[in-house]
Amino acid sequence: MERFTEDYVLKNLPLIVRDAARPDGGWPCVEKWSSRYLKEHVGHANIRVRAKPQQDGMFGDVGRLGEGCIHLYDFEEVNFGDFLESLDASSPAYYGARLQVQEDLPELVPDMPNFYELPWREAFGVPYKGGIIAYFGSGKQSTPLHYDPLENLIFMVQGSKTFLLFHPSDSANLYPSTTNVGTHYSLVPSHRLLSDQTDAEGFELVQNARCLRVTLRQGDMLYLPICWWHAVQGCEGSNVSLHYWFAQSRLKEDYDVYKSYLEVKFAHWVEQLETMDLPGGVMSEGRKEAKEMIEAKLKERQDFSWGS
Ligand SMILES: O=C(O)CCC(=O)C(=O)O
Repeated sequence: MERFTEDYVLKNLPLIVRDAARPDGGWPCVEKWSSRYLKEHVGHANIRVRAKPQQDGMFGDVGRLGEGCIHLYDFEEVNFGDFLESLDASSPAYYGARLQVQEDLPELVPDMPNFYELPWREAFGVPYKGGIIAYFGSGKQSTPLHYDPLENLIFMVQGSKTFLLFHPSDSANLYPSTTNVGTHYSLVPSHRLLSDQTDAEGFELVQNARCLRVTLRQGDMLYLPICWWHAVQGCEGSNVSLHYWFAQSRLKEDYDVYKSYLEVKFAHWVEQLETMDLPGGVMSEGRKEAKEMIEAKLKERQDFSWGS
């Protein structure tokens, strides 16, 4: 636990723990959650799911962000039993994303540990007030590139998922949307990123970003540090993951992550300073200084080292 805190959490570096969720280690869901079991226990529930996927199973259209629009997802209310049937389709129709287990599917709560039963919990601040979050995917469903201002422990309960991860200091290469919807989205076409195409026109800087591609299989845990950019895609076949979100530890406030978080803002500021309309197109001395200071700060952070 000390190593986890010191080498990963306080350094804000991701870590995969293989086989962290075992049925005999407090995770009966890994064994129990067949489609039949889920139907019997929560088939009656009504849930709100993401609908109308775009290209390649991508739910959410970041192109909509901006000009006052803050809704990138389409939603539908569906019966959970019907939703489970839809998971067998050859291409995803719905994504049961960001479900709050305690509120939406309370019958499933005994099948997983609570926040306080997780040994890793000591490294973080308070648990997310919405409780444990579940994602039910049909396979090949995707979530666009974004980061969250929360620490995240992700457990793969069924199937597999691939995550593309980028350090917060790569924000300047990832075209952050300036529309703040709590979660911070990138404008990069994520379906292309997920299929290894980094040459989208107008998004050339992505090629300078350092991407870590990891696949989580059943039972694996990913520690996804606060403010790390991530795009996610289900592998072939249905998949279920449980996400435990935490505030960052108070111990961490002096650490890199806090600075990294600010860098995302810095990246916006640099962009704004560059594009701001100024008389005669000149940049005032004050603005020049601000831009240089911000750029120096961003440069300082290029030299982090990856976790193993
Ligand atoms: O699994 C997914 O599709 C997205 C998960 C995610 O974005 C998160 O846990 O922050």
